Amino acid sequence: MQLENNGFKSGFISIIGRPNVGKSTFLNRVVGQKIAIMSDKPQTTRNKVQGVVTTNDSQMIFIDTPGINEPRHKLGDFMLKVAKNTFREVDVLLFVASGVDRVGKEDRYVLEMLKGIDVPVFLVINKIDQVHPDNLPKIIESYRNEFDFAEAIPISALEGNNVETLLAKINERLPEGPQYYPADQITDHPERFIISELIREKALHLTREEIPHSIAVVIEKIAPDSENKNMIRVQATIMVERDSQKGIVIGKKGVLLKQIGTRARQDIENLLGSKVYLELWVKVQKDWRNKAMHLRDFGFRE
Ligand code: GDP
Ligand code: MG
Ligand code: K
Repeated sequence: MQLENNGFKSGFISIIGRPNVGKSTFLNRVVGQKIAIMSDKPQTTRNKVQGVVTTNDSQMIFIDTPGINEPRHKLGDFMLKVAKNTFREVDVLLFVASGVDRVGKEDRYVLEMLKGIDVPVFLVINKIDQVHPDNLPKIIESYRNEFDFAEAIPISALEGNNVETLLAKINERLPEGPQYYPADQITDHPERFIISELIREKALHLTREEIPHSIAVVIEKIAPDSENKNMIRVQATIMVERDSQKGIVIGKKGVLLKQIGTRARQDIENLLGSKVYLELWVKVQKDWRNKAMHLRDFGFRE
């Protein structure tokens, strides 16, 4: 678990584009099967993490932006505003289009929403295995006429062509940041995200929402206890943004943190079907939460 910025980069990436252009195929290609399992778990936030790609020096967190990819259900003004706010909180937006189809009404609907935002928007022309290379420049140009894309990258999500290039280009745009998710998260414990949500829920509840959105829980470790193999040891850090919030979460003489731990532990034991030793820490980390915090705001308002 890395919280310092030793040149490590991380960020959030939202994938948008009309149905059937290959968004899911792309995600599955880059994040692999195990993450697909994880994203099927019920989650309390609407902005669900769809996949995490961790390399030696970076972490890319792909998130879903609800509603955006379903232009059939026209977003109300409020939803549209919230969605746009979400866009501002990501580091890169991938606008995926199919090289087989031409620019259409649905593309324009999505692109219209992106106008005026600060985040780099990449044009990803997918399905190039079905496109003659000579036709690519014209296709790219037709999209560039609609929007000022930061990059234009043709790929085949199905066959994998140029996908590494796309990931490298995304990497270039990521800010320095922490490794939000342990690299082994999914393979080891698909429950990890739910456990963090359980702890967060107790913390929010017991602090009576005095610290509503500026809190996150990072699961550092889930492992069998070294002495008692029937016991699972969970180490988690509650991230807050200010010292005052740290005080609130810990409570007088640590009473509140203890209560959070007790309640969360019971739920985690039910989830894992095993005795759990839960170790909770509280840490102030000023900026790291900003993005995810807003992503959560989105969820709570739903
Ligand atoms: P989504 O609706 O944007 O998530 O699109 P999907 O990922 O579900 O893909 C829709 C269809 O396009 C599926 O039949 C995929 O197999 C196909 N598809 C996705 N990517 C490619 C690609 O790179 N090449 C080809 N030929 N087909 C693709
Ligand atoms: Mg899909
Ligand atoms: K997936």
